[in-house]
Amino acid sequence: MQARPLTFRGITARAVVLKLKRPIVARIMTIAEWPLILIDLDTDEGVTGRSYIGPYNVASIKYLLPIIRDFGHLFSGQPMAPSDLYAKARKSLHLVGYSGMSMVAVSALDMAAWDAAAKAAGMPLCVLLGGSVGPVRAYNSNGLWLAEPEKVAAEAPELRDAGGFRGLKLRLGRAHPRDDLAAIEAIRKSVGEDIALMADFNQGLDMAEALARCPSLDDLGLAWIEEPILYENIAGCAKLAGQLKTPIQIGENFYGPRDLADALDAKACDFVMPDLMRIGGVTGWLRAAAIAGTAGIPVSTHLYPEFSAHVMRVTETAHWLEWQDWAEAVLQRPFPVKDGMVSIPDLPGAGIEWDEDAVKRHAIEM
Ligand code: SMN
Ligand code: MG
Repeated sequence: MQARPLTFRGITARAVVLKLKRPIVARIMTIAEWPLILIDLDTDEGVTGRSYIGPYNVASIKYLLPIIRDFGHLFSGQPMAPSDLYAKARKSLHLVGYSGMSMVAVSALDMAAWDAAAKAAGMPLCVLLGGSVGPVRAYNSNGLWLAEPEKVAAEAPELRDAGGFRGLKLRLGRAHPRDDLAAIEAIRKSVGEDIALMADFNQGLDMAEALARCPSLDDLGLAWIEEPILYENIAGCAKLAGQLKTPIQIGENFYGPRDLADALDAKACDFVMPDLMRIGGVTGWLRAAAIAGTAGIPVSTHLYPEFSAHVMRVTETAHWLEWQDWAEAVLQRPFPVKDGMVSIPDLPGAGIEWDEDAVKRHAIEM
């Protein structure tokens, strides 16, 4: 198949705010409304690349939209080559700084560029990347937020049965450690021993609390303990990883592949789970996954299950895909999940198209 070279024309970036079926209740934040920025990257050849990002709070849309729209003007008329655009977009913000909002905007651009490239090649993204269309093992991360044991125990089988999942993520960091233990015990009882349980503190503990609380979780057979402390405290993560038998999982706050490399150098974790919106989109993911693969570190995903499924098909040490249905309200074709496996549609690109009526209903002007 002959890939058509594309010329970048411009970007349409729109914002929607979606109601979460199960609001996020974590130690460090509560979120009931989930903001998304939808990106359409147009080319002179008529191919449109699409991506979306979820920048956590509605206010952040105001800061991100102008950067993404500026990329649309900056690269108009240039070749639409994802790796080149990634480099140019980063360079355009070099003195502003590579991390934070800069990297989020670059990632959004990069994902849309890869979608366009795969559409132009007439291939699913995972095939363009050298892989094949196939199932990706996922855990359900849609719920099990901080709530009483009875509530999470009732929710866990629902989440398991929503796609035959073999893994579920629960959140920790209740005011008293014994309440976390009671929640884990109640979930275990309700779903049995064969379901992998991932536990996420959402950076909610300080170092002293983490040193006191994590050892009491160490014999519970958890699949991992995620972000027990602030994401940037790499030395603290290394101390915990050295003391605990349960694998320490971090990575949703890595800004670019170098953050992953630095964390592995510091032995800050046993597992990594980069987020496409922060790691640098598909380009950043491929570089980060190569580093983790070389080190033999299992790689899971964070958010963006549709794009993430594609990159997992070419990730050497692919571990678990994090499944959330949080964007489904604006997607034409949600990805199916069966027996705990996400299916990638056998269509050109990433398989993301907007349900325009739904986009109109949920749109906010910024
Ligand atoms: C998370 C994701 C999205 C919003 C809040 C918290 C969480 C996860 O850290 O890993 O799913
Ligand atoms: Mg997390």
